[in-house]
Amino acid sequence: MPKSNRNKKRDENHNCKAVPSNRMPVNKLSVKSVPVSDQPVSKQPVNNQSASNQPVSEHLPANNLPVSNSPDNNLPLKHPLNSKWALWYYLPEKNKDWEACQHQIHTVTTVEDFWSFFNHLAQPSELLNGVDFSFFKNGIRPMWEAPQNVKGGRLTVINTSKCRNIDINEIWLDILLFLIGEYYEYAEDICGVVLNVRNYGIKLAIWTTHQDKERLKSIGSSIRQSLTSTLNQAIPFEVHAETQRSAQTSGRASSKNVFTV
Ligand code: MGP
Repeated sequence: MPKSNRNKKRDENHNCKAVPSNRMPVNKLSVKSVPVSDQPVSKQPVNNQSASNQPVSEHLPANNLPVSNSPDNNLPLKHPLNSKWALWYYLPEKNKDWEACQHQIHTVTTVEDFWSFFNHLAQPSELLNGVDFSFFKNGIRPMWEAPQNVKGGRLTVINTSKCRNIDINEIWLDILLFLIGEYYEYAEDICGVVLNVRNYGIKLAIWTTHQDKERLKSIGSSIRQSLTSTLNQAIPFEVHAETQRSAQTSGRASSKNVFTV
């Protein structure tokens, strides 16, 4: 997605539309390994209203009132997210096991931090083959073995090898906003999202903490509603334990779909 569309998206109908974006400090990411985009960061749209006059978005939880990080209140207000989120980057390296190749590279706690970070982050279509991005609630490791994932599974929203003419960059942003907004039912059931860039295509799957069919169907329909583009195909759900077993026995990290939503 072009940067101009990303800015438009940020300002439109999502939970973050009330962000006083011209006042955001655009952080330089401190971690060198972050796969940042080489595109110039788009200019933030001008917004003349003072940050303190901005209404909190109706989609933000009521307790997410803007806070100032500055003791003298001179810095702009920031809007806390309901949860703290972490981005993990997986880059396969020779002679290292899978877990050692997972790196937590950044966390975000406010709407403003999210945009500062996202504007510097490479888009899925710019990533190298073999890489994963995982965006998870802070404290949950993006792996089957994590206690929050061990009884859960994944909803594969998109697999570009099976679905052509899809803007994966747009879907990635839609899903990130969906996650940090947490304005849908059963938001507490979601651990995060994993994006796998492979030579056959890009997969994007939401990881859940359980396998409850009714709740997953509700989450599936919320995911569909959150997407800018219509998603016609079904969303398969796979149980992590089965996927893990399959990876150990056949070397393929996939399992029979339990059901679709
Ligand atoms: P993958 O990256 O999820 O699938 O798992 P990929 O690359 O799309 O491959 P395919 O088999 O689906 O075509 C690839 C491999 O990474 C697995 O076989 C495991 O060896 C390892 N791996 C992946 N995950 C998600 C985990 C995990 O959560 N824990 C551990 N220990 N290894 C994992």
